[in-house]
Amino acid sequence: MTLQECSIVPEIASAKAGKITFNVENKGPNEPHEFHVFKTDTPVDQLPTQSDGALDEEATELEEIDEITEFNPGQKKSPTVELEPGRYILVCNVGEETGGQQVRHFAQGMVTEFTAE
Ligand SMILES: [Cu+2]
Repeated sequence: MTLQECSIVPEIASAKAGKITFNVENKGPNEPHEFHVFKTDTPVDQLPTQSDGALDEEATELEEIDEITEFNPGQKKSPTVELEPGRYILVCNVGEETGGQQVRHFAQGMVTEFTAE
């Protein structure tokens, strides 16, 4: 997985259910990013959001599986999670102040789908 401004680029979009290790690299270039794994059946364009454009992580249709909090460009993380068969989303929900405006990486496209088969 590659995190960058502003996308999450998976090398593969699915894997066998069970223990899965995500090798996640923040390629920046400038921003810290985070990495959430949620189980959900909701399509990406219908995901629940808050007024500032952030993904509503508390929404009932999302089940949080794991989270790596913000880490800096150049760093790599390798969380191992146990995924049952189903559909997941991988999200960076970091907020950033740009020109006096609060911008959420989720709203800028830092979300991708992942399937455990
Ligand atoms: Cu981000």
